[in-house]
Amino acid sequence: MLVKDWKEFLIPYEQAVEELKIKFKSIRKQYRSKNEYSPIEFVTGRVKEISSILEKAKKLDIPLNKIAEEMEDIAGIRIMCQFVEDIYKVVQIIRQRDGKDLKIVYEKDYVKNKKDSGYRSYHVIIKYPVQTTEGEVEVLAEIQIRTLAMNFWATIEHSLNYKYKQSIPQEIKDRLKRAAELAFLLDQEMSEIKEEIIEAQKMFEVKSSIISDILDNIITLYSLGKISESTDYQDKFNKLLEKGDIVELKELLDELNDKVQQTRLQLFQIEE
Ligand code: 0O2
Ligand code: 0O2
Repeated sequence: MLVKDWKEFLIPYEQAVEELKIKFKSIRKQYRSKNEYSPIEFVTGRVKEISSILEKAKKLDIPLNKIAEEMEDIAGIRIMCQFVEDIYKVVQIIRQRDGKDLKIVYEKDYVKNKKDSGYRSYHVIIKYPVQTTEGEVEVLAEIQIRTLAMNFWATIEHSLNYKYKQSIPQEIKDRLKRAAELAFLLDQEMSEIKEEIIEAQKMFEVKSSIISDILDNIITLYSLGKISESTDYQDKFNKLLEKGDIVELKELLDELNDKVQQTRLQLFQIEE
């Protein structure tokens, strides 16, 4: 294939990756905007490099004219989760979409059945329809779902594989296997204190949202001409921020909400 033909061939894959990234990122956004815990921590995606496609085609004996049907990970999405249980929640979310905006071809659970290398991740191979100027094209895509610890391990191992051209020395292989087990142990330990972690994260989110609303209200008061009140509230806020009491911050926010509402009503009545 000429470079120009490759570029054309990869267009629907690029589109699929962009669309899927947006879709999974928006799931995270929806959870966060409801102040709920999201099983998705972050999402990345890539289209496989032409050189890697050629290398894999050679390794798996795939003729070039069969790449679209037989190579499953030209379009790749990676979803990172905080806890192992979240992986299965994300899988559920994907299954609920089966037959709607995507079709599941098959799944591989390398979390429960780790690979010989020590690799752990959950893979879902999907068919994803992409609208192009030539009509609808269905492309294969691979969704890898893993914890942050699994991702850390896989990233390091992948770069070592690249360095040693797939033949990592046995001693390093053994160390990597041990490291993979330690990473999994870390995941299990974190799962044990999951509730504590989630609660702490929620408190942080709630506090950030209260602070941001307080600041918005102080600016609004100022812009409505209540300069001295706005400065007083700023001082109160600064003091509370030092003490960091979330209940008092919420009280200040409620007071500010009332104040802004009253000021708006007064101005509205004057205008009338
Ligand atoms: P925000 O505001 O940072 O949350 P892209 O095209 O940039 O959306 P790409 O190229 O597939 O995505 O991957 P990239 O740029 O490596 O990372 C995608 C998103 O994942 C970015 O966030 C990164 O900030 C986030 N990310 C990458 N590594 C980590 C990590 O180790 N921890 C966390 N928490 N996030 C990470 P966004 O989507 O640009 O938005
Ligand atoms: P890249 O560079 O990430 O795109 P295989 O025959 O094992 O090469 P197969 O049969 O297509 O691959 O499926 P499998 O085993 O589910 O692996 C698909 C992808 O999972 C790989 O793509 C990797 O991204 C990841 N993966 C699988 N095993 C390992 C591993 O031992 N270590 C790391 N770091 N990643 C792994 P590619 O094309 O190999 O690589």
